[in-house]
Amino acid sequence: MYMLKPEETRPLKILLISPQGKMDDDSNQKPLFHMALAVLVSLTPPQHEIELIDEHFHDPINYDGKYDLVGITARTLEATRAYEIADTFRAHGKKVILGGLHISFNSEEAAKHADSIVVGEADNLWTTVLDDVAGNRLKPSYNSKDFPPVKEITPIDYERIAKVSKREKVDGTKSIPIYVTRGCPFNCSFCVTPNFTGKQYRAQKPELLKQQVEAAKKHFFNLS
Ligand code: B12
Ligand code: SF4
Repeated sequence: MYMLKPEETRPLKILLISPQGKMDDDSNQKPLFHMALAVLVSLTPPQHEIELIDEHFHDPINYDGKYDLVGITARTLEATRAYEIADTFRAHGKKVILGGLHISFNSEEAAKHADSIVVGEADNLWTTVLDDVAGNRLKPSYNSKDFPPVKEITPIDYERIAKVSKREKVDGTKSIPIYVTRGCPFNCSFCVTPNFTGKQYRAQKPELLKQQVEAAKKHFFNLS
C-alpha cells in the first residue's frame, strides 16, 4: 500500500498556543518559550504554515483567524486558561487539539474541551495528527503508547521557531531554553517525570546539541 510521506500532506494553517496561568503574572519566573511547542514546530513538515502565540509574553489571540488546527499545551497551572481558549475557538468552529502534562493525566476532563487530545509525548505521533487533520479524520485521542517509543528526542529547529514566533531578538541578559535530556530512571515520590516521559533516560546527541546552541545564538540573540 502507498503511504503518504509527511511532506505530501495537504498544507495546513496551524496555530500553537502556550496559555498563561491566571496567577502567572505574579510569578518571579522569567518568561521563556515553551519547549513542547518548540518540539511540535520542529517536527512540522515545511509545507504547513505555523503561527505561535505565547501568552507569557502577552501575544493577543485572534479567534477569527483562519486556522485548520489550533494546538494548545497545558501544565496544571495553565489548564483553566487552556480550556477557556479551547472552548472559545471551538465556539468559532475551529478544530482544537490539547496536549501536555495536565492533559495527559486528566484526559477525561480535557476531552470535554477539545476535538482531540494527545496523551504523552508527541514526537512520534505529531505528523500522523497533521495527516489526519488534512484528511478530515482527526481522532478524539492519540496516545503515545500506541506509537513507536520515542527513543531519540527531537532536536529543536531554532530558525523556524524564531520565524513563527512574535519575539524580537534578545540581548545577553535574557535566556533561551535549550533542552538536553528526557526521562528519568529514578522514582522520587513527589515527582511526575518518570510517570510521564518514562524511565528511559534519553539525551540529545552532542553534535546536534552544539548545532542547536549555535542556531539559538544566531536566531535569538542580538550580539552586534
Ligand atoms: C524545563 C522545565 C521548566 C522551565 C521551562 C523552560 C521552558 N519554557 O522551556 C522553567 C524553569 C521555567 C520551569 C518553570 C516552572 N515549572 Co517546570 N519543568 C520543566 C521540566 C524539567 C521540563 C519541561 C520540558 O521542557 N519538557 C520537554 C518538552 C518537550 O516536553 P513536554 O512539555 O512534556 O511536551 C511533550 C508532551 O507533553 C506533548 N505536548 C505538550 N504540549 C502539547 C500540545 C499539543 C497540542 C500536543 C499535540 C502535544 C503536546 O508533546 C511534547 C513533545 O513530546 C518539567 C519536568 C519534566 N521532566 O517534564 C518541569 C515541570 C513541567 N514544571 C513544573 C512546574 C510546577 C513549574 C512551575 C509552576 C514551578 C513554580 N512553582 O514556579 C514553573 C512555571 C513557570 C511558568 N510561568 O511557566 C511541573 C508541572 C507539574 C504540572 N502538574 O503541571 C513539572 C512537570 C515538574 C515536576 N516534576 O513536577 N519549568
Ligand atoms: S526527575 Fe524527578 S524522579 Fe528524576 S531525579 Fe529528578 S526529582 Fe527524582
